[in-house]
Amino acid sequence: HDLHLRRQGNTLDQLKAHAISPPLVTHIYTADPSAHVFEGRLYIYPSHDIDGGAPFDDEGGHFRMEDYHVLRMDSPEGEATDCGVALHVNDVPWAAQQMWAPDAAHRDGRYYLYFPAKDGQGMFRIGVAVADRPEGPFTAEPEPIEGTYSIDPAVYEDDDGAHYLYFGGIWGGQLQKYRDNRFDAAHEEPTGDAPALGPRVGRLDTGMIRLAEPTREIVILDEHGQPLRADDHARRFFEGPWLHKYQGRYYLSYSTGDTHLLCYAIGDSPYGPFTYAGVILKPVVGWTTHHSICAFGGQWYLFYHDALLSGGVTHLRSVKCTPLHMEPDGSIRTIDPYGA
Ligand code: FUB
Repeated sequence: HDLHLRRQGNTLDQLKAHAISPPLVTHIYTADPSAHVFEGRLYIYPSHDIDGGAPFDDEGGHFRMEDYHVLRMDSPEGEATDCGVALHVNDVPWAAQQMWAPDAAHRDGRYYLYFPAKDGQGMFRIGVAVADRPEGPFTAEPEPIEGTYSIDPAVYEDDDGAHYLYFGGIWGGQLQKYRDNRFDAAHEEPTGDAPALGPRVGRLDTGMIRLAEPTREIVILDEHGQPLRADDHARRFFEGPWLHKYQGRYYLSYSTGDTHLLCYAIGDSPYGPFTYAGVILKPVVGWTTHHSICAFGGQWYLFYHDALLSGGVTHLRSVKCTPLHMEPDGSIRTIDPYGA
């Protein structure tokens, strides 16, 4: 068991007492929530955390998830209903294990679940499964989406109806093994002054099950217009990309991984570049932090997770929801998950 409290002097009980929001559900462990409004209600697409008995390793082998449950809420203040198993790894022909953070999208009356999993060779790929209802059940396509790799898909629907697929995660998420969409086992995360790796983005074709173009790397710039440096671990992209739009501008938010922050960067195109703009969420209990941002009834919400309910077990997390304050100047107010 792995306690990452990151709050010197705070016991779990103290953090529990100051937690700004409760888990959405407590009968199962859930993580990596991707929230959307479909048919006027909130649908949350999380990972379903289990204790698969695998030893801890630097590749995240202890995150052994096997299926997805979709959660539904009538409003962010309401009860969350577990809609049951939406997709199981045994029903995905190409996938062998590790059903990590998913997302979903809607087009022309059908719903699409995008998910990463390792194939039989141990390589993460991104798959898609289709349903007639937001909660599934979803039927997986027989092959992963051509041109995809790594983890953490997020699909953003722009105002013109185009859908963009974002993905990527370094270290256990394998993104560092690719350059220009080509795999090389010798590649590692860049270091020092070299530009940091960015997530990938590609437009989906209108059928939603393949890319319309090869993916490109997103560049995140610093305040001087220079790409964030690889050694800037407090700001560089690690995993969990998410897109939302506010006042006509595109916001890319993501986890910084080993510095345990959720950050954001702002740009004028879904392809970027984005300029780093600040911290959304301070570290939570547990090693990972992963989120989505969704508007409901004219209010923005942050969906996130922590490992408080399991007593700090880093692969047994719970999804949560809290209001997010988008300021009139376009900045996002930083949230402390355990009070000010
Ligand atoms: O849940 C498994 C992995 O942990 C996700 O894919 C990452 O974003 C991190 O939350």
